[in-house]
Amino acid sequence: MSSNLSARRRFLRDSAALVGLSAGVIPAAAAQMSHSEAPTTNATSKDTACKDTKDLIAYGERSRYVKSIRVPVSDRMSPDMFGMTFHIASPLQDSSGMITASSLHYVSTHRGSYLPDINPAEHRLMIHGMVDRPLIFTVDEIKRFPFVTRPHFLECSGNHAKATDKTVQQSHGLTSCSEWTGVPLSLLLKEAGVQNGASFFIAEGAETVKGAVSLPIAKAMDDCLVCYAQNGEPVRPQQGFPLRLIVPGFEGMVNVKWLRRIKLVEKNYMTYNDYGHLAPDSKVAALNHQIGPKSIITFPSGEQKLPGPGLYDITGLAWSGAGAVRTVDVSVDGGQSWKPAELRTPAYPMAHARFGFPWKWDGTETVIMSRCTDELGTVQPTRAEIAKYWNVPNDAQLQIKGLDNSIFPWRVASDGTVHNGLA
Ligand SMILES: Nc1nc2c(c(=O)[nH]1)N[C@H]1C(S)=C(S)[C@@H](COP(=O)(O)O)O[C@H]1N2
Ligand SMILES: [Mo]
Repeated sequence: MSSNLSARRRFLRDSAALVGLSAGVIPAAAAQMSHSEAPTTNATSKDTACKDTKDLIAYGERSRYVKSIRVPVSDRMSPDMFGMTFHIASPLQDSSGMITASSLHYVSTHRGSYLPDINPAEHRLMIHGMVDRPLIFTVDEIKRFPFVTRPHFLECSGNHAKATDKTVQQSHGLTSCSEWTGVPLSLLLKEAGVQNGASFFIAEGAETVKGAVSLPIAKAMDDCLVCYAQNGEPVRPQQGFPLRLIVPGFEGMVNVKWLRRIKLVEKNYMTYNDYGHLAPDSKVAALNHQIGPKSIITFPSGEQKLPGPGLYDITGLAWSGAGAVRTVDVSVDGGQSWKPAELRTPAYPMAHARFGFPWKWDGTETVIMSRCTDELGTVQPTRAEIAKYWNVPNDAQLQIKGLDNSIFPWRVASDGTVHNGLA
């Protein structure tokens, strides 16, 4: 027996002991694998399947064996009824850690067929309205201000789970988390000099429909960022190259891409992107944007299959617009009992955190779900509580209303297949 194999056995035995299980739960195939069956790779310098090395020297790419892709979500109308909102969902079922690869970040763009092709040398950001000194910045001038780098999630307010969703990509794929780098908007506003009486700002994008929103200046002063980098490179075109506004913890819609204008105003204005928030009181409208604590199990999830009874590591993502994730609980008995999961990443404010939960599946049908509590102590609500909040009579109507941060169930059938627990 190779020493690697005995190490592997030791790990499985020890980790089983760690969670109070006997070694008998180790999947038979792994425990009985002989040296000759051990997985090997035989890469040689003759391998020519990869791209020409010159291309790979210039810019890397993933293995051709990795097939994980984004998919368009075509059945969701824009809340503003001006036309379709084009949504592209991230493959959460394949995700690991807390950062989404930029190339797999979800996309939500009104009139999605149109992607602005902006030359950063020509791009400008104007700050005007109720300021002492209206200013126009080039991208390079923005980069001369002291930057900050922070992980933040984005989530589209259309990220509703439906009973007909088959995969976690369909039910929850309109959220992602990137490491964003940019300049605090408060610095730029101080440079311009905020006048008395200014209480909101309107942020506008450079594309045809502008993607404008209005937000309270207090939020700008608190933590908004004007970002030029995402995951260590310039913001991707679909995410708003060359400049995008990040409004930590607020729904995706207000994170204006291709940012070109910020106007300080005396009150909340109804803009294209604000249309979904027909709250007559501007204070209510402004506060409606914050995302509540939410979590989702990404493994095992819809259309995945457990090979048989045994030890599994349930994992998923948790986040909150109000701050950092404090705890995640997991239920493996349909919500009758809950146990704390482990946070496997740091829990940063307004960022995805990854949780893990070692689980011995005995092979009987069951329902698994996760529940997030954020640093304010707010607990992720049940589906019934959310329906009551939005005042909708039944589950079917939930999808047409506002944010849905409800607890989501996966049903694990006795053959190991995993299904939407709402169905
Ligand atoms: N200029 C502009 N900004 C925009 C949008 C848009 O259509 N135009 N879409 C918004 C919506 S609805 C969402 S959910 C987020 C999505 O950001 P992402 O595509 O980078 O994931 O961007 C927001 N910012
Ligand atoms: Mo969105």
